[in-house]
Amino acid sequence: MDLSSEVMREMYWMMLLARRLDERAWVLHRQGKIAFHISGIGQEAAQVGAAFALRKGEDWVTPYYRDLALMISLGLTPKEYVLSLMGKAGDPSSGARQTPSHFSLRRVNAVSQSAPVATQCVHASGIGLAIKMKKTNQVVLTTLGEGSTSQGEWYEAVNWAAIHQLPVVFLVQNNQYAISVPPEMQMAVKSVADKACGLGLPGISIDGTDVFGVYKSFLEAFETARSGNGPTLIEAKMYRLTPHSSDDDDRTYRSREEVEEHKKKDPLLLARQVLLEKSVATEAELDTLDKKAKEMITEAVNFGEQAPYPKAEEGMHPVYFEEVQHG
Ligand SMILES: Cc1ncc(C[n+]2csc(CCOP(=O)(O)OP(=O)(O)O)c2C)c(N)n1
Ligand SMILES: [Mg+2]
Repeated sequence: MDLSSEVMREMYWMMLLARRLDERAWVLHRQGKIAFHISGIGQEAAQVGAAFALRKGEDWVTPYYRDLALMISLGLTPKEYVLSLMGKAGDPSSGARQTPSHFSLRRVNAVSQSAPVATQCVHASGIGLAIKMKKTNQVVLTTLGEGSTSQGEWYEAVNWAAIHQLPVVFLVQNNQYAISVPPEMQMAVKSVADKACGLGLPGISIDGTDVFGVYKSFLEAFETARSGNGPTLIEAKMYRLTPHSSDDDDRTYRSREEVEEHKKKDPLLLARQVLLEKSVATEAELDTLDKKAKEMITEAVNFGEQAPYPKAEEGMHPVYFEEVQHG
């Protein structure tokens, strides 16, 4: 595909920054500095590929809790993410009132989700309908896990988008588990994409570990949506490399060998290989980027530790009604 070296490096940088930030969140949790972490490690390629195909700040996004790399690509800063992890004032997602990683960011039209999975898809179809009625030429990206496609809200949202040919793209990040439940116990079809034919929209299944391939698929799906030709369901296949959350012991339901095997298809390593093979970057340049990411994150953690907590009475304020002050 015709991608400039600059864009390829930028995509890699977003994946790398999100990965190092995510890893640091695990450390902060184990140090007792944050109460909870839910990780996107292993899912960065699908998220970054999709984000780069969007018109940032113009289109709409209703993300889910693993979308750190998506949000970083849209412009969430490590400092802002650390504020949310630590429940500090200035957290842009909710002013520290929502569980961390329930992302939202007003300046890029990213709308927060509720805790019940798949409810963000209904919001996406609603926004899609508004776009169609207002003729604003935007699209909506909504994301969820494969387990969440068992939810009624998901069917309702997709059905509605298909009936009204709404400009919505449904990204299902099939990471092979819904907490401890594998896909074969979640659905009787072979893949999530198969569900599309019963709902009347195109459904494709793609390799969610190849950031550049994902980008291409999303360019096409967004173009279809923007030109009035309706929604697409994209299932991106990948593997959840971490436990479900900081509070889950995945040794109770999957073997270490299985996890190790999937680390060979770590999307960050695959992107790194492509950059090296195509001489888009040298080993030394990529190592420098890694150092830069770690420095930025250390600075963000220091910033978060110094930041004040919100005032107690702010806990009673509505989450969306007022403009959140950025830290
Ligand atoms: C309606 C509802 N049921 C159960 C839960 C608890 N829960 C949170 S995440 C999760 C797993 C979802 O799995 P999947 O959709 O595959 O996403 P993943 O976490 O694997 O990315 C569950 C069951 C919830 N948040 N909402
Ligand atoms: Mg899953």
